Amino acid sequence: MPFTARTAEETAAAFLRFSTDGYAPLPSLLTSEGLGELRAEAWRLEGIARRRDFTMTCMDDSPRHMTTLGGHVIARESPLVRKLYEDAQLLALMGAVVGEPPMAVPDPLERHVLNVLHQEGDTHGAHTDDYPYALVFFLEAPHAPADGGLLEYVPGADSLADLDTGRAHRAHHRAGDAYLLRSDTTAHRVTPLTRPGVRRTVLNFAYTTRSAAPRTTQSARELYT
Ligand SMILES: O=C(O)CCC(=O)C(=O)O
Ligand SMILES: [Fe+2]
Repeated sequence: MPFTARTAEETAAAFLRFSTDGYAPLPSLLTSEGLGELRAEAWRLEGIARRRDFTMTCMDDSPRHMTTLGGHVIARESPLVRKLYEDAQLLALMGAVVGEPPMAVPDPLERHVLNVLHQEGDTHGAHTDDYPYALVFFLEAPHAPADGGLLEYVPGADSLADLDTGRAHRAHHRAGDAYLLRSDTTAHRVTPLTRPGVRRTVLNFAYTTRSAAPRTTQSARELYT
């Protein structure tokens, strides 16, 4: 099993944090073997991923400087990621933290994506996601917060500009960590890497629920096709 167990107390604390902040850290969710295996898989997938450098019109012209691979390609290339996305232990943990059972999203492109920041200045600019829940696994991460790659988020944001106000929270994560985000109503972005030689690689799993209103933007197509 690639995941570490959580105690009932840790899960209850994550549930509370998620309901107030729309964000819950899941530190060291991956075992060291799980991290090793997934990181090797990500490096292999990076070989067929594509470099992106553009601003996203539908997200207030926020910047994208990163290398990405879409879920439709990952589904074809990686039985490991496909299996992880449906892992019963993972879905049970998520359900306990967000308070309802997560469901696979209908669009294979958005289901599980790979995002690699690997050059100085690389950033995943401000946006909200199409689906309500994002589970993000860190396979590589800058060691020090000063190296950038921090998650910035504003729960229940009125606009993406809220990220430039005092309402923004910041979080640093290490390789092997994960977090859960209420990603459709929480404005979020990843701060630029501040020096060369630093890498930040994540797998982002998107989930929906029975009651979620369908919403699709152009954003995923621009970033992952
Ligand atoms: O890399 C992160 O921490 C956030 C990823 C993200 O927001 C996304 O893929 O939609
Ligand atoms: Fe996102």
